[in-house]
Amino acid sequence: MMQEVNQKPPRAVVVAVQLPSVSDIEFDASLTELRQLAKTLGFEVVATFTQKRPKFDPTAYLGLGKRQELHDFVQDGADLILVDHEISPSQAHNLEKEAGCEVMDRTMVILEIFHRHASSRAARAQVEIARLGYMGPRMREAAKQAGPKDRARSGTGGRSGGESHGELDRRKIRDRIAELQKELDAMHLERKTQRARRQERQGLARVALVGYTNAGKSTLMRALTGNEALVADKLFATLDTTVRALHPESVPLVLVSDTVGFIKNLPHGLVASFKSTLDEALEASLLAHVVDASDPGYERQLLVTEEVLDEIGAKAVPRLLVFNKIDRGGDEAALREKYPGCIVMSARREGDSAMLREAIRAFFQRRLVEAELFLPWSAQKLRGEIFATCEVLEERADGEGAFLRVRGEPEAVRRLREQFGQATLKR
Ligand SMILES: Nc1nc2c(ncn2[C@@H]2O[C@H](COP(=O)(O)OP(=O)(O)O)[C@@H](O)[C@H]2O)c(=O)[nH]1
Ligand SMILES: [Mg+2]
Repeated sequence: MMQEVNQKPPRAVVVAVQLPSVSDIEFDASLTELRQLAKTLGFEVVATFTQKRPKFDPTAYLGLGKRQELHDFVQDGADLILVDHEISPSQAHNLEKEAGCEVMDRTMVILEIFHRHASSRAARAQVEIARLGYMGPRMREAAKQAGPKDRARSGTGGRSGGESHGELDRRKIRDRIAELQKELDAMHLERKTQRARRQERQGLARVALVGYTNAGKSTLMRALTGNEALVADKLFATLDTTVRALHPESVPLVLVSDTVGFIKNLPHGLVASFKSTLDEALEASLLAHVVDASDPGYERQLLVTEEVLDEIGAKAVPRLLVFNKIDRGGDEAALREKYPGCIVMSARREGDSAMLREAIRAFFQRRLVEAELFLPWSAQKLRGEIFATCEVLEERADGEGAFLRVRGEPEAVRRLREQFGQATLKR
């Protein structure tokens, strides 16, 4: 949905009810996060409507007066409403009807983001299960709203007498979920293949930006990789949509990926999909863990991030701890003291991104190994691969081929050596 490329971004209105048990700080943090999630989906948030209520309105989430206000605003120009809670199918339906535009609740916004980030087969299956679980009741609601005409017709099709569209859909959804679950179980058995694929990709120097939504990952990604599309980006376009080469290009090429952000207010039912979507982080040789230093809750977020990374099996992947947004707050000296080796920076400060880029480059430089490869004239096609993955320090030629002394990522060098087999010379 909403894939309008080259068009104006859809205009979204954020709405939220503040319950008595929720503090102003919590409430604002959640709203900020939802706006950020909306931006991630390419929406422009044009307004926010909030309301204090003892409970959600059972019919349409907001109170009657607020709904009227919202309706008037939407008529003046908004394309969709984002609700900062998970609401029931009938609440969503009624709100949609009264306001006169599409409604997405928090869960749906998050599901849409996960859907875009799910790159592995397992992650796609996991996210689809969550989506079906979410869509099921909503489709039933839509069928119910379609009215008795629909139900009368339903007796005739291939269905057994009296079974409504809603019931049929429910059965289809249940079957599909069961099928996906079976696939997932089978994939767990295939772990070995996944690891092999991962290692193959690890031949490339990859750094993944991880951390909470709003920490500044995408901003840093842009700062690190520049705006022009590089040759390398086309080369690796098949890997991921969120992967780009570090700019200016270095040898070896360093690829930066922007992972799905952690969400403070993550609906419980989405935890499994979130973790599976994050598994792209496992393909990196370095995790740049971006933390919003100005967020009073940063310490807890840092711990949760580390815990989840451990759970998905990324414990062994080296970390670079990056405290961002220091221009907005946070104690630079205390952070340096408490987290030795960390980077404290602001994406808004001249030169800080360059410092981060250097730290990343230095990490990959330290890992490099040297080797000498022999490339027979008959295998010159492979030159491109050598030059793309390694720095060529020296080249000599004789009647049979070229000797190349190279420096590169351990995994890249190992793979090159394997490819050249016996032709590879001693170091
Ligand atoms: N003041 C300040 N704002 C920042 C900094 N880095 C990012 N931002 C802003 O914080 C918001 C979230 O950034 P974004 O990169 O989208 O975060 P992401 O969710 O981690 O990808 C955006 O409005 C950025 O402009 C920083 O160092 N200082
Ligand atoms: Mg982002």
